[in-house]
Amino acid sequence: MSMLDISAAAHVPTAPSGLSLPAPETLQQLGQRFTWGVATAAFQIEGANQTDGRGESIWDRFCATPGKVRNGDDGSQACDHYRRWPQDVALMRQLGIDAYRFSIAWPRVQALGHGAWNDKGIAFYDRLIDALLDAGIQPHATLYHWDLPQALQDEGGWLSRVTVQRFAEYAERMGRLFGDRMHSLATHNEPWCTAVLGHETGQFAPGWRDQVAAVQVSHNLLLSHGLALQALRAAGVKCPLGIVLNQSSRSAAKPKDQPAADLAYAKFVRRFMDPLLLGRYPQLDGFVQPTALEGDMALIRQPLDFLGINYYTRLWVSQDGLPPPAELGRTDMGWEIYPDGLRELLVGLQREYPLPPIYIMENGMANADQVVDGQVQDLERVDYLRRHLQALAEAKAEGVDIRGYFAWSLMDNFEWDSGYAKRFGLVHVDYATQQRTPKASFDWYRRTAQATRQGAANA
Ligand code: IFM
Repeated sequence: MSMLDISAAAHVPTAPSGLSLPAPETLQQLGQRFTWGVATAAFQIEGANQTDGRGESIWDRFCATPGKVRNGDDGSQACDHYRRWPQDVALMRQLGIDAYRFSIAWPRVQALGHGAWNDKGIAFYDRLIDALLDAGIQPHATLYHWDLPQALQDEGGWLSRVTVQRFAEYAERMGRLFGDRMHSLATHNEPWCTAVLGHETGQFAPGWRDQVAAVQVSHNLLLSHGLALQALRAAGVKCPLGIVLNQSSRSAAKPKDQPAADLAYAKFVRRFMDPLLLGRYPQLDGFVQPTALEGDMALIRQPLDFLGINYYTRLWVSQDGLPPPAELGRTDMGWEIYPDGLRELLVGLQREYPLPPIYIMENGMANADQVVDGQVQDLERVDYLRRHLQALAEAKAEGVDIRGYFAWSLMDNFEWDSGYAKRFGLVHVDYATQQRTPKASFDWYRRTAQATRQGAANA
């Protein structure tokens, strides 16, 4: 691992509240043009799930199914962002970020996933994008962050090639409407979650438990990505186009665990990377091949203008059931904190693939945050972000073309099957009152981005 010149800023910043924070670090290797952002997703923040003609999504249906989501929580109100978005854009401006990554809710802009477009839903994103641009914040949108129109699920969902076709039509329409104002458009967020958690383990919507279906869904998601990119380019959309994958480095507890670790990595990372960048699926024992029709692999392997990577923890494999050392502890999700995995992952990918520019589109931690005297001292999150940014700077110093980093998340939100029990935000949300309280990490992130820009400019 390379040693980096990460110099601490001259002073220890103090949050407006008087709370002492670790000094922001000037991660100068990230450079002056590095994009600092935050991310969210539609279903997790918008609420208003029956407002202005929005159609039902598979997550509405899943939440309404007893026993699927902790405490029976749902997305009907969430952070009420559909109504409070001006306040949230103001918060982002206060945070001083360059960019905001959000997702478009397909059932909000096209209730049934085919047929009529919903002008009111489209107007919502239209206003949001314009307000971001007015605030000097680059909009980056994801077209699919898990909220499939239920009507398409009723016709087979992602197991059906009809959905693949519908997705490309939806993507093209969004590209024509918003593409000239976007700084990037991603087709999917974390297709592994849709395929495996949605169709193999049943933990996520639509809640299937069918391993064979999950393999095919995974393939269809990739197909829909390829078809969408073709359609967007044919429509003349010029903003950078890509996809966002959740990825991890792999660690074998003992040498004998290495083959199992390699298989786990193939199922998690190579499952998407190989088709997208090499035009084939991994060939190794235990890796189940989907049914691919003639032309599928070429369709999937469209040129990528960027690759989004979401990193939270590493894959740890022990056939003896040994737990990872977790020397830096675990997050409130129970995920091991392992920042060096980010560097290791990126440097490994650089070796294995012809990579396009990389954006870290999500990274962050769930923490059991409390508001005490109007403040949230989430110093654990500050430490998590600091260590991961440092790992990112190291990867960049080792030659990986990393263009930006988006903290997950702007604010606490609906954490899928965990409901509102897990808090990932830089801003605390009191769901009863919808009060937003910037946490200590908010202040630290703002100062770190600022110090880095200045440090790089002076270097
Ligand atoms: O909240 C999710 C997000 O929707 C996708 N990536 C992981 C986050 C934390 O679990």
